[in-house]
Amino acid sequence: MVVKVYGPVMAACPQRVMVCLVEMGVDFELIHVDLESGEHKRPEFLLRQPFGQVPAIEDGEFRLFESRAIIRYYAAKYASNGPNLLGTTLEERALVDQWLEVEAHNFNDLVYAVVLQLVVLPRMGENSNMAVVHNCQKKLEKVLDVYEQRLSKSSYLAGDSFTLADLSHLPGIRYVMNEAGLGHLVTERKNVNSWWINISNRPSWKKVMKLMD
Ligand SMILES: N[C@@H](CCC(=O)N[C@@H](CS)C(=O)NCC(=O)O)C(=O)O
Repeated sequence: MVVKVYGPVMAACPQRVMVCLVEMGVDFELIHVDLESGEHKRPEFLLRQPFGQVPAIEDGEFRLFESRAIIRYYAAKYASNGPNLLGTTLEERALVDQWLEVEAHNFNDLVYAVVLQLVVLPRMGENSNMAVVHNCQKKLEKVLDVYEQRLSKSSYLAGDSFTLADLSHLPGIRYVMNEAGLGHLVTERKNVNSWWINISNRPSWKKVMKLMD
């Protein structure tokens, strides 16, 4: 039975799950959830994700929500089939967790706020609050400065190999680059830019991007 991923292909959080499943060689079926009509807030969907957000997965009898919990689950479940995305030693695993936390709490919130203002609200016919954009952009620049320094010491965030810490950034950086028109935040940072080029060229990410066509 294939894994069911609930969420629109365009949304960042389901993309995080899909790219992990592709990395780990797990077949999945994407079940579209129409955010525009509020399908994710309906009682049937709240049984899958009680906070009314995407993604959620169904794997046989097992259900899970929270994209980062889902990617940790699949990286562990299929550890013997695919690449090691979790680290091996206790210290390596701790570094992966550290950068996953940074992605969730330092990086993602700012990207989410900027994308809401510059992409989502205009699509709904509402005005962007440019003061919020400016404030978040300044904070995001500082976060990316930390990344720039970190990536001057290792090719990937948690060390010398690609892990969930890098994978988890793919959807957010794509939004920054392609949807919010803030690509210069990445391209003007040499190490961040090389890292982005490297990780976004992985076949797994290209495959997820193809699903959007
Ligand atoms: N922490 C959650 C966040 C989920 C989330 O923010 N999903 C967005 C799409 S990327 C969503 O459902 N937005 C619609 C809404 O919040 O109403 C996760 O990682 O799964």
